[in-house]
Amino acid sequence: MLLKTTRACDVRESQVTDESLYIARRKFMQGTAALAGASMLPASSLWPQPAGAAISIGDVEKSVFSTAEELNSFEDITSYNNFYELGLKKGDPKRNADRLVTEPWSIRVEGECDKPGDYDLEDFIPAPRLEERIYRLRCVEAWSMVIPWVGVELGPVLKRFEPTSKAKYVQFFTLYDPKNLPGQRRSVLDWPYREGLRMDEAMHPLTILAVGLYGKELPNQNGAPLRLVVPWKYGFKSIKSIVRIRFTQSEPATSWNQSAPREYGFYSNVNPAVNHPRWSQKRERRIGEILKRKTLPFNGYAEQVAGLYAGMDLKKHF
Ligand SMILES: Nc1nc2c(c(=O)[nH]1)N[C@H]1C(S)=C(S)[C@@H](COP(=O)(O)O)O[C@H]1N2
Ligand SMILES: [Mo]
Repeated sequence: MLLKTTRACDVRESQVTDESLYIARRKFMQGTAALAGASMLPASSLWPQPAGAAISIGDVEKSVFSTAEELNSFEDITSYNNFYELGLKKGDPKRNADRLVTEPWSIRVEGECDKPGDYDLEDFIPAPRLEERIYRLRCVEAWSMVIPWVGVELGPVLKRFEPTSKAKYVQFFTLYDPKNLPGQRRSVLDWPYREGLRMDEAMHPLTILAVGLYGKELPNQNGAPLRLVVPWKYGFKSIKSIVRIRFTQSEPATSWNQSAPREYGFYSNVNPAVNHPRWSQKRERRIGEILKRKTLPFNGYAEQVAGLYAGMDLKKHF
């Protein structure tokens, strides 16, 4: 077990050549090359390239924002999930994964921006500079994982839609498809799942849209084809399977805050000093480990993001 706590920017030299990561990246590239060579491309395949122009290995760059901590296994990351649309138990999302229909997929952009519209996935992120971002994910239920995401920074994606000066927040929605998604036939949440960020949080370089993990396209249970990842906030902010984003002037509604406002605030920054009303947030269990570890303010990303909240009372704005 790693006893040393690492900072987000603490990239070890060994990580750059780490063999398992290299193999994972190779797999992703082989997959992309195979798809590019196929005559019929499934609509879900991301950014099919013209023949002979398969994305080269250089196109998934390693990020300086990656943690050097030990990764959770692909198995852990894809079989222990929260995705209430696919069921309430941790094993349900994997079991029901094929209920999520990811093709065709488009994203509606609306609200305070000059370029609203319906965008196919490939137009929404036209020329992705894919990065591998190894982030800790801290669930509000006091467990955590380390996940090697493949994604793009959200900020430059949002800028293309030219948010107006009134755009102070951005809201995200998951698809609504109760015919197929078993969880949406029950009113555990007010569907569709929705989340939101303040614009400066959305523009922060740590905030990404993930399209893959472990060098492969996102499995459905992890939020295919496109999900948010905000590593300094509780996992529920990282909304899956996004179909709509809306730029707003005032703080947007978010699902967990709507369902239990005393338990889940809009900000939901990881904060060991603010307990959930029903349990402590001081410690967490890394999936795969037995001993609990201390939860760090902002999930260990304080150096990068604490400044966003200067002057705010984070016990009030939890
Ligand atoms: N649409 C949607 N997004 C969601 C959820 C959900 O139920 N529905 N669960 C959230 C929670 S509580 C967590 S901890 C993370 C889990 O992401 P993972 O299963 O990919 O690790 O997804 C978040 N995004
Ligand atoms: Mo969570």
